Amino acid sequence: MTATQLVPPATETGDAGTRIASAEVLVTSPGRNFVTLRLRTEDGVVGLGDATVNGRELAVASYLADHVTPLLIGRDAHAIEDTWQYLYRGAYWRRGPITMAAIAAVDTALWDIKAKLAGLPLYQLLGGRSRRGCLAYGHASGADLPELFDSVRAHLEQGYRAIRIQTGIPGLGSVYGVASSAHAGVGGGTRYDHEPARRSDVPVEEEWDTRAYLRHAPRVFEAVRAEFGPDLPLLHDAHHRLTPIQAARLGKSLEPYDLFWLEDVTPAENPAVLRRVREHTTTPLAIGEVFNTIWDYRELFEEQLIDYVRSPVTHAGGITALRRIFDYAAVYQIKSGVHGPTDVSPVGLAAALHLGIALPNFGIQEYMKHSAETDEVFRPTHRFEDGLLHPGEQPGLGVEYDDEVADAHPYARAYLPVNRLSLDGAMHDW
Ligand code: GCO
Ligand code: MG
Repeated sequence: MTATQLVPPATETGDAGTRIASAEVLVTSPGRNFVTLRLRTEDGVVGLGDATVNGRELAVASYLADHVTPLLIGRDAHAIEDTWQYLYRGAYWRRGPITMAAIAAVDTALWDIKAKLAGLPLYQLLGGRSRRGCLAYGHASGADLPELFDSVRAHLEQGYRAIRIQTGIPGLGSVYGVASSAHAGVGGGTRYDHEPARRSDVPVEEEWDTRAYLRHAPRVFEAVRAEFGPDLPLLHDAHHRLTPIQAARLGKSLEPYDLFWLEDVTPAENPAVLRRVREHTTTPLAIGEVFNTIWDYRELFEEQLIDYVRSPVTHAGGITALRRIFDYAAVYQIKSGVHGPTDVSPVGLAAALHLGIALPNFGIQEYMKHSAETDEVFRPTHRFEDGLLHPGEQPGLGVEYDDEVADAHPYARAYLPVNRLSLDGAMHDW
């Protein structure tokens, strides 16, 4: 090759056996919807990637099946970076949750294949183990304090060492993130799985009142600290609902209760408003579960406006892209806090754990536990022990997709809830 020649395209490199022979988009609904990309090399090595965007699943399935999978056939499965750039720069229409979830699925499946070809668990290719396990936090919730305390206790019994706290608000009906009383525990028949978009033709409508919330939240944390002591790391999610000054007030009012983090205080579209919040409070801030690229974090990192990055592998362009985000975050002493509700599939969770166990600036991993039906489809091999998650030692991601079980759970349309103000019914952020 002469110096002026272009790099050979990924279709012309690699051994014949490592070229991609098939690319399938799999949609299943074992209690909730998941979109999975499965790539297979000519030699029959299989890689999986999670492409689930909660409540908008079929948009990603179409993006992949109609526009991406035809481009993958014949490409060298080893060319992960080139494939990422090809799909990101090549599309012209960059960023956004659908595009980035599709790219993430391809990227994750290629890492799965590469690790299987190496005969190693994926984390070994990402630098090897940096810690014993990934600290996980679970979701405790209750309509009132007694229910909340029961839920916290149930989580402690399961071994969780960090807990997110959400409660009902006096005077309001159903509030996001709060399990109904029958489901406030975890495990077995009482598992908490409020997050799924509900199967219905229209979204469920929830109710909101910011003043009532701002009054109630400090009382809840005061009570939880009084009951469970000063040591337990506590987290809270404000779900993008506040203005900067309201967020500043919340952060300040929660300072006596020493939160591990306060999450998503303001809407994601205007991240620089966190400057205002930061001026007023030392409560650590986390954001990013709806961000999709490294550029969304630029001001937040460079001005050290946050403490934890919430992006999951699934929605931020895959392992390749998320690792770059975390390396950039590390320059500013900012840590990972990867999104891990049940709408991130076991494939997305496995990818997060392989990355998390290797990362120097790992912070915490959200962990809600998938249902037994979901685990039957994906057969994950990660373990949860003593509050830590372990990615396992299987070559690749350690997840296997069971077509027969998956096919028994066909897609069912489902929507995330919407949120309206109690005062006048106007739409509000949820
Ligand atoms: C969290 C999140 C989730 C999201 C859900 C949307 O912190 O776990 O806020 O509960 O609402 O993933 O699809
Ligand atoms: Mg959240």
